[in-house]
Amino acid sequence: MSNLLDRIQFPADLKDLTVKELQELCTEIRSYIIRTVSHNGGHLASNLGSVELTVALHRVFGSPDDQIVWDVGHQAYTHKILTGRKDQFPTIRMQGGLSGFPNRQESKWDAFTAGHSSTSISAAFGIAEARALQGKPGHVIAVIGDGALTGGLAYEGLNNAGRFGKNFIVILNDNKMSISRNVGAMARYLAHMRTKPGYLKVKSHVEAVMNRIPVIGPPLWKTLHGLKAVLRSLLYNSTLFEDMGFYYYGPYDGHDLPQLIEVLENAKTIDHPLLLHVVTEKGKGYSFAEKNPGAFHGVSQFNVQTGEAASNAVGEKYSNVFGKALCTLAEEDSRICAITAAMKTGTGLETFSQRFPKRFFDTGIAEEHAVTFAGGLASQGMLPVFAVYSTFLQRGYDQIIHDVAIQRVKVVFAVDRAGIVGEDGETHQGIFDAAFFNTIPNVTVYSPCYFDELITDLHQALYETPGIVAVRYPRGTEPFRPVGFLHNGNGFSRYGAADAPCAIVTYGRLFAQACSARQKLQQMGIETEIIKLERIKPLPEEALQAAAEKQAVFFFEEGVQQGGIGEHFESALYEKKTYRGICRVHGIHDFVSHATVNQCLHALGLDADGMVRTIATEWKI
Ligand SMILES: Cc1ncc(C[n+]2csc(CCOP(=O)(O)OP(=O)(O)O)c2C)c(N)n1
Repeated sequence: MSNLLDRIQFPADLKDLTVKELQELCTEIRSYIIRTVSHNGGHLASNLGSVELTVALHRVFGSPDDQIVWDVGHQAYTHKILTGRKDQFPTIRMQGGLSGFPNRQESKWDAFTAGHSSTSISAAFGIAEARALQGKPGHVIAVIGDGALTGGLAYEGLNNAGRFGKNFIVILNDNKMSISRNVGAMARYLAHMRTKPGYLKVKSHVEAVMNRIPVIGPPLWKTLHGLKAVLRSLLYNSTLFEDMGFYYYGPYDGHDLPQLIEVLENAKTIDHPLLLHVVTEKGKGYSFAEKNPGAFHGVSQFNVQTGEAASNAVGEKYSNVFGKALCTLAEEDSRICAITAAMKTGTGLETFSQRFPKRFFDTGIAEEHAVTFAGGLASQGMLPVFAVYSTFLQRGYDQIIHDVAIQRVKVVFAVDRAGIVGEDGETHQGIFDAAFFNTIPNVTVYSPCYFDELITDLHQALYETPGIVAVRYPRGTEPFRPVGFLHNGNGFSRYGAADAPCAIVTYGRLFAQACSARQKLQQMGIETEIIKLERIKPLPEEALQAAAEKQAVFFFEEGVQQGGIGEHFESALYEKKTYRGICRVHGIHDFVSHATVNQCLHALGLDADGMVRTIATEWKI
């Protein structure tokens, strides 16, 4: 059997294949994706669902002159394979390898870097406007999922782009799923739309009939073609998308390659903003993913034959510990509500959603709305806990200020995936939350390192700490815990010899790195004490006092340095006029590319080796 994938390097190579060969190519691409993701981890189900759509897009359009903007970008593996990166594909998500998301730095075929949801329509519209101003021909195509369409930014884009009369196409890739079941009125609306027959077919049919009527037929069709809106409203009731200025065509079977090619060829000829509704199956072509697409949305290494996760991928996670602790508290307190923005499983809220369905709210991929919604709940005396990944909470900064802090209401933010997340790379690292919370008045931030600390901090956040409280914790499992280290609930701990002249100050899971660094430094004859912050805002006064007794203080932070906790600690320390020693802060200065968490920490100089190197070179006793 010939290997068709061997013949493809760039999209232009697709033009030489027959439709049957293209269908075979889709099968080969699927196997390649499954094999690679089983080794590297990554987004499997969404990528399997978008194979035919991507092949059809690259067959019909001429990228990179025509530009394709992928929403979230977690479905762009086929796109990468077809755009000159087939041979590098086995390096995806690995240090120095391909990014798991479209990335403008990686390829001219990646029109817009993505990772966060609902940006594609706005970005594609901006690209289209720029190209129109520059007199460049060609199409701009946004591909957005039904989940991403729950994000407000998508509507802001639609609202604006509908008035644009040029070659602008939005493809709604509707697989009836977000990461898990999609929620809200839009999901219901799309379900309703899916039951309608495809419009483009009807259009071709009407066109064929008109053209057969001699003399008046073709002119009549032309007139009708010019009056598409009228024709469409005769055939259908108008759709939401049409009301926003788009021509709506669909729904189409997103795995029927010949039809997709025909639809896209047709779409190419229509000089008006279009919305093509394509229905796909998440996980298509891999039985385990088809049966359980949510579980195969994002995966670690797995066995292709059994669909089972590799053993190193299991173990208790912070998210689950948080979810269980919240259930225990909610059992006793009927004011507690849990909120997620489409990340029920990822944030550990699955059990809460089953046990307290009335007090569980999935907002869809709508972090801004989730924060303001929490503000509303809190204004009526409820106790909302918004569980959200650090990186996605960046969206809610204004809402935290305007709709929670200024309201003087109590909302708890359970900030998951705080710090380096690893393989998802620069769009997903949780390196900004400590700094942005630090700017907001009346906010308390806890950064536990161990599970027992997380449980205590959550309790304190709800019952002992006034105002807004963020409890932030990393992705994955607990780090190594030194023998004898006990959690004291004071907001900070001291570990090591109190009379050591040098202190390592840190918070969160870097404490474990600091413990190893301390041991290594001891072997080199350098005594250090670790001051471990658990409450990073406001800074515990006693922790500052302890640091002020030292000759040298080294602050290590798994977050941005500019405006971060370290800089704040440093200035508070120097404000103590008695401090005569040095203080050096080491945080993150740039976006952090994909690699394992340990590789990232190593590259940033934030692992034990980096701490040892820094202290040994920056401080001479
Ligand atoms: C702002 C933001 N919040 C949350 C996420 C996490 N996330 C990644 S994909 C996804 C679901 C997207 O659903 P859809 O657009 O339908 O694509 P599908 O996964 O079904 O292919 C979510 C919630 C994100 N990427 N960005």
